[in-house]
Amino acid sequence: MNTMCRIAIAFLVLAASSLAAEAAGKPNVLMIAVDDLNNWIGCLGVHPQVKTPQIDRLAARGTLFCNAHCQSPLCNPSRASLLTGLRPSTTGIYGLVPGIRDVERLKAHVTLPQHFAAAGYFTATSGKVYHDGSIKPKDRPKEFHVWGPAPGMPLPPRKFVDTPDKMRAVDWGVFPENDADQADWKIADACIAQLQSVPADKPFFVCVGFRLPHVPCFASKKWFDLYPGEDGIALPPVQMDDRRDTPEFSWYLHWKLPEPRLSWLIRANQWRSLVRCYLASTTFMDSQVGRVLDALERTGRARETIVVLWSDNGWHLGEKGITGKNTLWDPGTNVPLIFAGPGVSAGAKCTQPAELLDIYPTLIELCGLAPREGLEGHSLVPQLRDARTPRPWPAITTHNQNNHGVRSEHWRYIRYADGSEELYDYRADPHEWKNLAKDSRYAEVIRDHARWLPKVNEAPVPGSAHRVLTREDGRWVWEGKPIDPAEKEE
Ligand SMILES: [Ca+2]
Ligand SMILES: [Ca+2]
Repeated sequence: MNTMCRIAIAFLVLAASSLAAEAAGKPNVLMIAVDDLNNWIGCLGVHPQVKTPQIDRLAARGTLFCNAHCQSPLCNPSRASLLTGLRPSTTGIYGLVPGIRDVERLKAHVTLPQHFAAAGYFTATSGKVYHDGSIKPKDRPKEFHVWGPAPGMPLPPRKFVDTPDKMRAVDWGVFPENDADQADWKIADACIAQLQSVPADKPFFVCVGFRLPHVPCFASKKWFDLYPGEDGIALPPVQMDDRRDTPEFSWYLHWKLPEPRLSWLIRANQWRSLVRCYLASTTFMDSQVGRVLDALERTGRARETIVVLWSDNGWHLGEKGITGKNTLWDPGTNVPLIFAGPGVSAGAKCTQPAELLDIYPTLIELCGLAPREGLEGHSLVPQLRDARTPRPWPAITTHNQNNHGVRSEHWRYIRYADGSEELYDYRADPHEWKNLAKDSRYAEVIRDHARWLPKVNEAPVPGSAHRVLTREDGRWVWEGKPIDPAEKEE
């Protein structure tokens, strides 16, 4: 071995041992992602019947954010934002493709797991944390040290519900027979195996992403048996003519969706069934969160582990005439967000606005890592110490270029790309039924919220597709096809 080689090896050993020394004594992180879970969890008290005892158990030993919102009401842009720490209006990722590493300006961006790996953490993932397929196999080792399996949902031989779009995944019912055949059971298994094999000599950053209650909303019979029959199921409060005072442009944000409209659910007598299936699949997913939390306890390292649980977007079940996401209203944007562990108050509820974007800087601060420049969120540590601490920033959700919802503690202001607006006062109108934007008495409230609208509004990056709204030759275009207002499906 020549001298240069010896020096290089000595340097590497030194660098590795100083990383290990820096990481020693730092808390671990267990990050639990859930797909399309709206604010229907027991501890949020929004749906009167939903049962999520495991998530409630986590909230009881941590801080629950009651007014947390995703940055985009859609999987890929929401997760890209959370994991880069940048707004969708900054990444230019608005659709289900592309992934972050296919975007020139994000190729070298240091993501949340990469920042932890660089600080000496062991990092691992399983299930859906990044959007499925958004990180190419060649880029995977750069994101996490270990990639566990991410099995998809099992499908029955035939679709249960004949939805207008016919998409196979948009389905709901009692399936499969055995819980162990469910994707989320296997994903919990993978996370449990990772927790059992984390290195003992360094802190870990382990992520797991569950699939339910994303469609297809399937669960075995035992989870349905926890709920009343369809006749006893509480439907969300809906005003049938609610869209009379929302701008025409609000329809463009979900112009065509595979998820059916409320009008179809009512005609097909499927509304109660969908709500019941969403509840049952949520409770099954919750049980898998419980299995992972139990496995964390068994490692003996739970007391030194920060657990953060979030959902990537909400889900309408009839509110404002639609099902699915792709909206800037609370059913589409308000998501569970819970932190628990060292440095976090137990049994606390915070009503201040919070963003999924805040997770990156919050975990950095909680774990005492070097701060990062350029992150667009704000650490929630002051609220984790004392949930009553006010936050000056609202939560902002973006769906496609230049459509933003600005949510403060009591208000929501929406401005669409064509300039049309909505304003809701949650103290008087918790279901966002009365749009106050045209009432001049609220001009100052609108001004106060409009000043937070993002100043950067990147065009959709090259390769953008699926749920993408663009402006071409003076026309609004949904998924590549010009919008014909006469074709509106209400
Ligand atoms: Ca999602
Ligand atoms: Ca209305």
